[in-house]
This record gives sequence, C-alpha cells and structure tokens, in this order.
Amino acid sequence: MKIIHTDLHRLRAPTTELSGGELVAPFECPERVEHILAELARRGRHEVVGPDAYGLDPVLRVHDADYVAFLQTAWDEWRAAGNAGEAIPTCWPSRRMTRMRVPRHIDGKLGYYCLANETSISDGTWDAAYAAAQVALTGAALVMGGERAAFSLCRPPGHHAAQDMYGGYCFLNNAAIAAQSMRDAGAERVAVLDVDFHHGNGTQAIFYERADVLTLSLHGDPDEAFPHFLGGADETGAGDGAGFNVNYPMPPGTGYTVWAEALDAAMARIRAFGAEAVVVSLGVDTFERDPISFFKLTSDDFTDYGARLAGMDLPTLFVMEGGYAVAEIGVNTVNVLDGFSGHSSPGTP
Ligand code: OKP
Ligand code: ZN
Repeated sequence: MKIIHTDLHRLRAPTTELSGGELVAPFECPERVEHILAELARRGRHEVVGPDAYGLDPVLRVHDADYVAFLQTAWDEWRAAGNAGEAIPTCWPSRRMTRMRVPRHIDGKLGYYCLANETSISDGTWDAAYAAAQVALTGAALVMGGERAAFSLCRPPGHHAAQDMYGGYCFLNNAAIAAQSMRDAGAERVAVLDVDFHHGNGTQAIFYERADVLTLSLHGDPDEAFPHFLGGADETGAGDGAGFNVNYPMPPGTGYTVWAEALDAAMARIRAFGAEAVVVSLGVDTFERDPISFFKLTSDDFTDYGARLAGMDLPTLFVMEGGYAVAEIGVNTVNVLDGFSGHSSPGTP
C-alpha cells in the first residue's frame, strides 16, 4: 500500500497542552509519526511517497475562508499582541454570550474559532496543517486513480476540525477534505468511517446536511469522553442529510467483541448506502494502553479489523487521526494496514 508522508508535519511542535490544570508536553507529538514510519520500514511492505501540491482551493471546499485566514495569521497576531507563550484562548461565545461576530482582537478570535483549549497554536502550526491536507488530497487522488487503498499519514490530525473550528489537536479536517475531493473527482457517494476513539465531531458537522457523504463514527460515549458536546446516537443528520450520519457511542471498558459488532453494523450501513469509496479516519487510541482513552483493543485486534475493512471491497483511503500510546502506535497502525492487505501475521518482532 502506498503511504503518503512529508517531514513538514514536524512544523507542528507545540510545547504546551492544558491538561489537568497544568501545561504539559502535548500528547499529539512529532514522535508519533516517526514511530509509524519506523514500523513501516521494519515490515518492508509499503512504499512511502511525498505529497503533490493541490493548493488551497480543495481546503476551501470544506473550510470557511475567514477561518482559514485566521489560522494563517493567528500565531503572528498572538505574538504581536505581546504574548510570551503559545496561543490559548480564555474566553468563548458560550451559551448566553451570543454576539455572534468575529472580534478584532486575537484574544476574541481565538475564542470564536476554538472548540477546546487543550490545543495550543504554535509557530509553524498552519504550515503543518496545510501540508497534512495536501497529504490527504494526494491519497484521495491515488485511490480515485485506481489504487485499491492508500494511507495518508496526516499530522496534525483533523476529525475534530469543523468548517470554522479548531481544537482536539485538529485544525484542517484532512478526512473531510479528502472525501470532498473524491466527490469532486466524480465519486457519487463517499462514506467517512471514523474509528478513532473520539467522536469525529468536525466530520459530522461538515457533512451533517448532505446525503452524498455518509458519516459514521465509533467512539467513547460523549457523556464520558471528549468532545462531550456531540456524538450521541440520536444525531442522525438533518435536512437533505437526514439519515446520513450514524454514531456508535460506547461505554468505558469496551472491548473488541462489542467494538467489532459496531464496526460490522457500520460496514453494513456503508454497503446499503452504495458508497463508491471509503475514507477511514484511522485513530489507534482505541488501544488498551492509550493514556487518554478507555477502550480495550489489543494490537492483534487492529489486524483483525483491518481485514474486516478489506471485506467491504471498496476503494479505501486511510487517514491518520489519533493514538497516544507512542511506543505502540507504529505496531497498531501498521497492523490495520497489513490486516487490510491480507498479512495476518502479527507485526511484533
Ligand atoms: C484528538 B483525537 C486529556 C484530554 C484530552 C483532547 C483529546 C483530543 C483527541 N487531558 N482532550 O481524536 O485523537
Ligand atoms: Zn482520538
């Protein structure tokens, strides 16, 4: 399987994440990608290629222009305002603060566009997010060009980013940008299947009123898990999109038997929908030892569900999302790819 990757992800290297009332070293770190690349090289079955340049137009098919302009200048505006640390909002348009226009000051803009402030904006963040979107677009083009599957090794991740919101470590919604580009390349119906531990709130929001992109997410129940304010089973789409969003929230401690039943149900929905291509938002934070999640998948379970995904027999683009057990992220991620490709032998040395 072709792997699309660029070193430009390293430009996203924040030093702070607000966690437990402290500024800690971010869970979403550059080493994640290095571990995945090392495991890919160790198994020797995959070809790593660089991204092609698609520019900003396909990004603007998904994200609002004012939001993209904000991301491009936020760091400079933050520093110009005299701040010493990384950019973290402190004030939001929350329920009874309803003057819904973009403030001029960077402090107001951050609150307007941010959905969760664990995610600091740092120097280079825009350039890395833009590069990740190009990585996603390159994978989409390979799959639309006839490849059985491809893996866009995106970083930073994307599935929490909505049309005009960043947070949950995400800035541009790589999977949504890829899915939209597949539609624009002629696929009539595309499914986005999100197997990251966290609900794909951004992807859901982007396609919520559309019937041409089916969105499905398996995730920790938002009563217990980030992003807390979206991801219920009763969110099924609206307007033209009624019936075209499917959520599978699951409780703390969920293991592979229950998780795989949800996956089988999701795949049945994709088949009934008549998808011509599938984008898999691939987060491996469902792993039993993930430091910020509560599902109980083992490394072998990733191989098994990779094989199940291949059983859909659809052109498939994998897009990297989360996974924070850094020492095991390579094995778990490549197990999915190798399971998909029919290599069932466990990838442990
Ligand atoms: C991003 B992706 C830890 C709380 C973490 C943010 C989680 C973002 C997950 N103190 N909250 O879906 O893997
Ligand atoms: Zn996640």
